[in-house]
Amino acid sequence: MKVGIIGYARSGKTTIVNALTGGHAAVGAFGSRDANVAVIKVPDDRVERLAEIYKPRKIVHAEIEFVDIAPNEAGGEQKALDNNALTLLKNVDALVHVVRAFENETVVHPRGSVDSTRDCRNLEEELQLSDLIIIERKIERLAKEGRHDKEYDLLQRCAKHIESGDSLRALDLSPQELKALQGYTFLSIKPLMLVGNYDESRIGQDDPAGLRAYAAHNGFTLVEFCGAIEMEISELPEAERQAFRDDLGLGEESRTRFIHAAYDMLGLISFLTTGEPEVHAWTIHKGTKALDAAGVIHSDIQRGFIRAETVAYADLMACDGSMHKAKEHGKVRLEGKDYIVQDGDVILFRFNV
Ligand SMILES: Nc1nc2c(ncn2[C@@H]2O[C@H](COP(=O)(O)OP(=O)(O)O)[C@@H](O)[C@H]2O)c(=O)[nH]1
Ligand SMILES: [Mg+2]
Repeated sequence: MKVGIIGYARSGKTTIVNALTGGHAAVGAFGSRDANVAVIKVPDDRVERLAEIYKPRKIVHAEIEFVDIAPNEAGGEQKALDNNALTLLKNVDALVHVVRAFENETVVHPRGSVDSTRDCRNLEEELQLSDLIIIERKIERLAKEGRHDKEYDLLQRCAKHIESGDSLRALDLSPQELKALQGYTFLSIKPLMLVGNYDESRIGQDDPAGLRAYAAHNGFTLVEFCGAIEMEISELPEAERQAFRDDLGLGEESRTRFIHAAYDMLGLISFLTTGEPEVHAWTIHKGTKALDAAGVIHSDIQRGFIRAETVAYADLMACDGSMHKAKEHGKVRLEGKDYIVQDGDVILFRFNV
């Protein structure tokens, strides 16, 4: 999964990416002129436990890649996104808006004041405007060619929707319409999660920046974060981190909270493959059929699909992780192409090419 990290200058994007990945990209005035790309392995106890049992040669966790955009070079800092950023964001699966909710006099907000919900609205407008420009250009071209077809009507609908002040993700589109729009790689149609970046002094206060109310009202997932302190904690030895968190009242590990929220928002789950060569977690959308899950691993496995020998992770562990024992207990199901894969399914694909 690829996630675009967006937000206004000095909202704490790089700080938060560092906190999530344990990275050391430069923050503040020394921030990079290029996008900062970082990867985290998605922690998954199931992978660890299976690896203890199977002692595989290779362990592969699911991964999230972050594309943390560089400051706007072209239009100054009033806007979050320049053309470079807009292009980079076209191929991400989801957007995360890091919203500044911390006060810090030495770190100037590009608009002179900290106002979290204003920033949310403004960034939505930037995404919408970039889509609208593409839509209008296309409509003009189609009109010139005299093509008043389905695509033309659909684009007109999109344009009207944006002009009314809304993002494309809120437009009611059929699966066919969604497909027809795919090639445009619109940005305001991508799922977007808010990360509120707070001062640690605000922990425990009730919605200090108004972001909770904004998120609830507009249907966004919000993750609350204390970027600066989280980045410091990520630099501590692992064994000391939790005690530190408890002292500060920071709750569950930020990485875990973030990943859960992102998976939920995107409707993602993991299935597992296991054996001596490797234990591997694979990320899929909820509702994916066995045949398509096979294709995530390899096109040959999909092409030559025979069946999916499937056991729920909990059932497998109840049999000491032994496939053999699980079979004896009747816990291994032989599933066909249309089986809907469930989170934590451990699957052995039988195929023939
Ligand atoms: N007080 C405070 N400062 C922060 C926090 N997060 C980031 N900063 C500071 O804000 C500045 C900009 O952070 P940076 O991560 O580079 O922002 P970016 O431009 O969005 O990538 C740096 O000086 C950070 O130390 C925070 O949660 N609290
Ligand atoms: Mg940065």
